[in-house]
Amino acid sequence: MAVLDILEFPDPRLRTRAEPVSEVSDATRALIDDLFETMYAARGIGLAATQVDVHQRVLVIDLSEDHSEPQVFINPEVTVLEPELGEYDEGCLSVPGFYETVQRPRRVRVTALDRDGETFTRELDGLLAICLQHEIDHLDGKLFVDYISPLKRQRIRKKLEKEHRRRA
Ligand code: QAP
Ligand code: CO
Repeated sequence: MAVLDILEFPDPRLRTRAEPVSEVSDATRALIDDLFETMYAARGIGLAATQVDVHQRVLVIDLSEDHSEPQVFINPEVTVLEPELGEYDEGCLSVPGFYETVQRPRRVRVTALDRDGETFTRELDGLLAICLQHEIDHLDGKLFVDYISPLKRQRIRKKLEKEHRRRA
């Protein structure tokens, strides 16, 4: 198991569209373990493989305080159950230190593979529905800052670029 480096906005690799997993293998399960270890180390609630520069359709979520509810979604497909939008102040481990309000459908159905390669379907609402949609966006090369005003996005980009120069 390993804590991996998390790519940060505006890294162009975050714009990569991830490929479906053709077979859930031991290598896939090793990636999942690394995603959880990386997410927990960074104190996140969700992490997509894209964020660690692995372009496969795998994401992990744990909304619990004590790391007791790990959830894995491989090749997730979402359908909106109710078009009604909800607002949430979203953050992202790839956009550290910034939070902005984003609107997304409140209720979705997801079909995905679990870590044994078994298909499951669940209906989700609340923070889990929001977080899942945020993470699937990563697999499609999208970030929550794409939903905010260009001016705000530019400000965040400038501040993070400055921070990255400082670190280098
Ligand atoms: C995505 O985000 C999410 O800026 C997961 O300094 C977040 O885990 C979906 C984090 C909110 C829906 C609502 C962000 C940690 C964690 C930061 C995260 C930071 C430290 C973000
Ligand atoms: Co994110």
